[in-house]
Amino acid sequence: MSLIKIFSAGLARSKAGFVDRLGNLFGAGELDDLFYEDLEETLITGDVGVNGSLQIVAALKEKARALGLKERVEVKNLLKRILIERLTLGNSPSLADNRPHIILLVGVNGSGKTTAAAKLANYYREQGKKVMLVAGDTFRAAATEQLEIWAKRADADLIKQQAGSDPAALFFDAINAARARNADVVIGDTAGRLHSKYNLMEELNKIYRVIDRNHPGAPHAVYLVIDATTGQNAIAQARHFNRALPLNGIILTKLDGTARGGIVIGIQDELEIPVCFVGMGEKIEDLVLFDPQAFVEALLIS
Ligand SMILES: Nc1nc2c(ncn2[C@@H]2O[C@H](COP(=O)(O)OP(=O)(O)OP(=O)(O)O)[C@@H](O)[C@H]2O)c(=O)[nH]1
Ligand SMILES: [Mg+2]
Repeated sequence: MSLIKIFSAGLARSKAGFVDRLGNLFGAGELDDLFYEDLEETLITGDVGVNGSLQIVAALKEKARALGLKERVEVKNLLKRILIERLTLGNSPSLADNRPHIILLVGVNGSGKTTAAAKLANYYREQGKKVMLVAGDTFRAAATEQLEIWAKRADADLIKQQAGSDPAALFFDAINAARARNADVVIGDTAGRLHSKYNLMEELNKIYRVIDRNHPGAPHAVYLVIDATTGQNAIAQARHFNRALPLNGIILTKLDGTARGGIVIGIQDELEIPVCFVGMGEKIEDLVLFDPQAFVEALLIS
């Protein structure tokens, strides 16, 4: 399946909402104020965010005027180009030279961290990498069991500890184990936490520092896992997490569960952190490396 089709399938729920409304704007008709007002409203209600929506519309207006365009159908490609440009923030993460490459997943409860860890393990296994998962959610015993099942499916090693043990110490040991076993990629799950809980955010910072001490320069990627159905509240979450430890990217999960697919644009716009992967289902293969061009084509497919 082409990437455009994959994103289009992931946007199935948005099809009846954001995607259809957007597509309908570009029928026959003049490029008048009503068009720009409708576009602005569609973007805002699609979770693109108010500031971003205003900027996108202003940019489109300016370019259309400069080119002397008069018809709605003529500006669809212009809008695509504007969106692709906004979405291109260095979204393709490459693996670090100093192996193992260490990835840490953080986020609020239920955002999809454990599933994303498994999906990422599968993603790198498919590229022939040796992958190790770290059951860093030592808070709940069930969390380790959940990851254990996924690790088997993904054919990845799993490093775990008893429930209640210190996650920072677990990560320290996991790096040693990864070196001993020659792992290429280490993917660390962590316990879900409310971004407003100071102690829990401090714990993340400690995990971060301990990893860096044992493997200077690591973690190479800290991904904030965000549920796409959270809407604008996700922005507040991200700001808090970014204060506790530097985020490199976003894994946006459950895009298949929202009718407001514009959140992909909104989140990246507001945070200036690239969306690196998108989750579009519950199966292990339902994680895709974010591709701005394919995503925008899928958004404006009709
Ligand atoms: N439809 C859909 N469901 C998803 C996706 N990603 C995760 N889920 C579901 O979301 C629920 C929570 O996922 P988990 O991976 O357990 O979330 P978590 O962040 O690890 O949760 P905690 O450890 O409790 O904080 C599960 O039922 C997953 O199947 C996705 O991309 N699409
Ligand atoms: Mg979990």
